[in-house]
Amino acid sequence: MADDIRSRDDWPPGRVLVQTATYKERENVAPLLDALRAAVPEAQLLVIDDDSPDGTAAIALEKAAADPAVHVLVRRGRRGLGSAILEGLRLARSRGFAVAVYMDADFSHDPADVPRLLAALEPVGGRPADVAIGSRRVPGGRTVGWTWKRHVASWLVSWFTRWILWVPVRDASGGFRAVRLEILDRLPGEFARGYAFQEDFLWRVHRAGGRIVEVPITFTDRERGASKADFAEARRSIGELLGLARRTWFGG
Ligand SMILES: Nc1nc2c(ncn2[C@@H]2O[C@H](COP(=O)(O)OP(=O)(O)OP(=O)(O)O)[C@@H](O)[C@H]2O)c(=O)[nH]1
Ligand SMILES: [Mg+2]
Repeated sequence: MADDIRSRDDWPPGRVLVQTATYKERENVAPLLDALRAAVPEAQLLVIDDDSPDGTAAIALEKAAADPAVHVLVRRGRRGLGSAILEGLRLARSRGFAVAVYMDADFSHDPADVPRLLAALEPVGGRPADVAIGSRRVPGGRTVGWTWKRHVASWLVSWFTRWILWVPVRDASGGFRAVRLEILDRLPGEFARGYAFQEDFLWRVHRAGGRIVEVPITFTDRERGASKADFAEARRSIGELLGLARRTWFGG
């Protein structure tokens, strides 16, 4: 297998990294990077692409060549959303960033919400948090444009995470979060590699005694590009969630 491709290696020092995993996001990646640069000018940006056949990586690499605050990692072969997010978080930690925000690339997560997520990690006069979730399930949060089937599936996963996995959150499946990267050092073991990473990550943070808060967001269904969440992915995620349930109730 060919090696992974990285954009320039001389990252400027920074505190906040905003990262997005991409698979076939040709129409979204450049506008997303532009919107993020405007919304959080102090942050650096990272795209983790799994060698999308539609040329997403080439567009991102062009952006990186023109802007020292934009970075790209192109991995060979599709390796899963969870593994991409985790690789980005670990890279951010190894580069000395204190905080990372991860989000989908399809504009379901609004770049303008990033500052609110960051602020929730360090509320003025309040207790700091380890993870701030962009949440559709707290007052003020909502989801726009979904079919009833997706609402039901999302509700079930969040219900399962709260009442079977015992993680005290309301929106467990969203992929828009700010993370204080120190917490990574306290999360041992193998994470779920696919979409179940979202619940798995919170499960590990909670077990490690990490503090999780939820910030209301409006989630808007994607307008451009196609969904990657297929049947095989759903089946794999269900298997991984049942594995976590077994460990929650029977140890391991
Ligand atoms: N690097 C990488 N990114 C992925 C992979 N699978 C999905 N993604 C990205 O993960 C994010 C979430 O995927 P989506 O396809 O939007 O999943 P979804 O929101 O459940 O589905 P939609 O309703 O169509 O948006 C997007 O930015 C995808 O491009 C993968 O295997 N590797
Ligand atoms: Mg999406």
